[in-house]
Amino acid sequence: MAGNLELTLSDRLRKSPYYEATLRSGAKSFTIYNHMLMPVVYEGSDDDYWNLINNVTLWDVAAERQVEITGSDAFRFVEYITPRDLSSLQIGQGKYALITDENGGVVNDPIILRLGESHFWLSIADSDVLLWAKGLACGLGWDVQINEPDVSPLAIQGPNNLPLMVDLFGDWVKDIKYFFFKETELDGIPLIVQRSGWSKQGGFELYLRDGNQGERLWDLVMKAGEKYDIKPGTPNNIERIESGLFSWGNDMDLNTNALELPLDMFCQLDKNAEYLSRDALHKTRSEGVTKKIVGLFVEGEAFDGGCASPWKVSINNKRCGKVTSAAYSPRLKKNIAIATIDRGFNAAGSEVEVDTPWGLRLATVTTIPFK
Ligand code: THG
Repeated sequence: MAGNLELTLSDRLRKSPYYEATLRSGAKSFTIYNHMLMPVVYEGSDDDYWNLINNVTLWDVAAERQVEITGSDAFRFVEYITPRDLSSLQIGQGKYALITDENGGVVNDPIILRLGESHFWLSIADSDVLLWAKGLACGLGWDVQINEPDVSPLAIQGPNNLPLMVDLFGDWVKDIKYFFFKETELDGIPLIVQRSGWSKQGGFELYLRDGNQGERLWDLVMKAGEKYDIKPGTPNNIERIESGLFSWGNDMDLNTNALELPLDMFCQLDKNAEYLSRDALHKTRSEGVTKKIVGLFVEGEAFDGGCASPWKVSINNKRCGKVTSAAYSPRLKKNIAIATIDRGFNAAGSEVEVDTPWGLRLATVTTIPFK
């Protein structure tokens, strides 16, 4: 299976403020995310994985674009686009949320940051939330302004993240709670520092607020990180599957109902605020979902790569779903996968067959997070 292809660059494929720095640091392979180039491999997926698990890594995640919502109806609007109850969201806090359409389909799964009473950022996954939100706002006629600000996240992830952050910013960063953030600066570079990141290895994200300072910020962190053996890194497919983090466009999309994901704690269908998908999600809740996103343990030899396009899942030769993400987990010492499987076949413990690039394999349904 061919894994590589060449891309012809143009202005349409946007470059991150860290782009040149990531090339200098040895980025070997890129993906496109929110119409922007994002590095996904440095040394190799396996070596990058161990750098993240053992030390500390610096990631260009500028492609996690911000959709900024302001105006006197901003809070009402942010509540309107999600089934998550945001009534307790404080200024300086972020919450993970599903954005859902009128059918309960998943439009995106951002972190929502509250910067002020009526000032929010949606730190988005790979879909066109800017256009979705502008369209909704026009239709509603509410007082909201929506735009994409000059903001580019950089993630510091891995067990050595905290001493490095303290060296860079001071002891106060230790008091930042999970998903909370502070506005600050580093050597004059304006930033927001949040305790967050798309791994379960711990860390922070620096939201750069001046795209001209990208290379300087990258170099400052790399220099300070030398004593902790920092390595350039990226969101790592193996680690994020092990950690049960879902990827929009891979594991879910507009055809995924929010209730098909094992993310009930982020859906408060009876919340007080008005929201677009309320009727649809109440209907789904009473009728039950027709498919579910679950984990699989897949038997046989270690997978020699990931899932570049969905793998068929079947039972007695009858199709009952698809694998959307897969990896060999070095820590669980098993092949693991994220799959969408039809009603009747998706209970934990059920056995299915998976059509992998390395042949047909037996698999057992399990819950996510993997244990
Ligand atoms: N950081 C920032 N923006 C992002 C991501 C990020 N935008 C794109 C993408 N990642 C958005 N999706 C997610 C998915 C999961 C999490 C964060 C963003 C996540 N989830 C934890 C979990 O599911 O266990 C914790 C959720 C919680 O407890 O609230 O961290 O990574 N800036």
